[in-house]
Amino acid sequence: MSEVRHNWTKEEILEIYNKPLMELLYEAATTHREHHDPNTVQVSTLLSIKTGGCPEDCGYCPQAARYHTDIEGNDLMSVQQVKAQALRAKSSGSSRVCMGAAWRNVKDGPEFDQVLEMVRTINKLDMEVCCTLGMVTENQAQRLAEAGLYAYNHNLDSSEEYYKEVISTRGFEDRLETIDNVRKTNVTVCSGGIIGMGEKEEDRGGMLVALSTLNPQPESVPINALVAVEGTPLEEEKPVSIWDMVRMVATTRIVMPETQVRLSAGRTQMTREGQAMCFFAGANSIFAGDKLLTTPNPDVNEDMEMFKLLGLNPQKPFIKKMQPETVEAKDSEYQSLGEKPKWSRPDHKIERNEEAKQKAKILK
Ligand code: SAM
Ligand code: DTB
Ligand code: SF4
Repeated sequence: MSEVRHNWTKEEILEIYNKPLMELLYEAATTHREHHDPNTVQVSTLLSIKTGGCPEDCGYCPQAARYHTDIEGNDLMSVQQVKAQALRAKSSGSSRVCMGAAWRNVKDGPEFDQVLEMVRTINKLDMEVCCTLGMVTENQAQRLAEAGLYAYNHNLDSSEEYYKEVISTRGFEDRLETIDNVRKTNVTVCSGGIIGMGEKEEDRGGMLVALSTLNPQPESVPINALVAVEGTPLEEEKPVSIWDMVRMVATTRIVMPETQVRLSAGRTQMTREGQAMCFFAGANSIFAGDKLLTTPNPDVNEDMEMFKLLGLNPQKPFIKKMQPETVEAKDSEYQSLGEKPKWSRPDHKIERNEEAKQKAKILK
């Protein structure tokens, strides 16, 4: 049985990534079977609870206010709207709802209180609840935990070196600190990244070093293929090849054997054969529903057809970890601290981000 190791080096990881494909697939599939049921796939539904208008400059993201993209922004959804969407997701076979907000970080106040109420509401529907809200302090993570949050998604996105080429408004260290804050609670960690942003293989390896040397390793690691959205600095990046996706999934599976490897953004560009290869290589989770946060995703009926074809079954909720208990707002132990955390702002110049910003000024 392959052991969980927390001392992977970039060299070792790149050696795995570059193995002859048949050997890589065999090793990844073997590891996968040792730790997971190969016919079960966890299905999450994404819900963009607050869309667009984000102050950050993430070069891949259509929701950054400074770029001119064709997305419809929205203020924070109501708890009732969220509940209705969660019920729909449940009836279509999802075990988890992942709520995303286009925020740099969580701010204490009425909007965060509303998100906590959303968490309580979905947990009471007996679904796993995940949030991705940007950076959080330990107190904010504790409050989410108390509300019944199952997972917190906070991606490292790339290697520490390449991160600087994509984002200038926050630092890699802040990402690690947020993950650490989530770790101090009983909420599980979901953290992964994006390939196809112009990074080198070494950066893919570097990102997997950063994730696999976390102790414990993240319970879930999303591997996204960049969705190159017009108007973003990365609009001209070429689509990720399926071979790169399979290699990345397989390597992630080998270095993080117990983790749920999530085949995330980019599935609309992939054939069923391609996705089947990813499941064989150890992917055991997807985002379902015809929209990711703002970009298209395969239709849920098509996904269920694919599952039938491949003999895959959606995972039931709370198989890996018990359902958290929800504490009501009035009984809460952790109160709002009204914190104003000092998350970093490196603010170095990224040429292509500047260009996209200038272009947007002309178009807006
Ligand atoms: N604002 C929060 C944050 O950045 O942490 C949460 C939402 S953010 C949209 C969640 C993740 O979506 C990002 O970390 C990134 O990995 C992924 N993402 C955003 N735009 C993407 C794109 N165009 N293609 C692939 N993944 C993308
Ligand atoms: C993750 O790693 N991928 C999801 C989820 N976590 C939040 C988001 C993908 C977003 C793709 C671009 C969009 O739809 O806006
Ligand atoms: Fe904002 Fe998150 Fe998009 Fe960055 S990835 S611009 S923080 S929504």
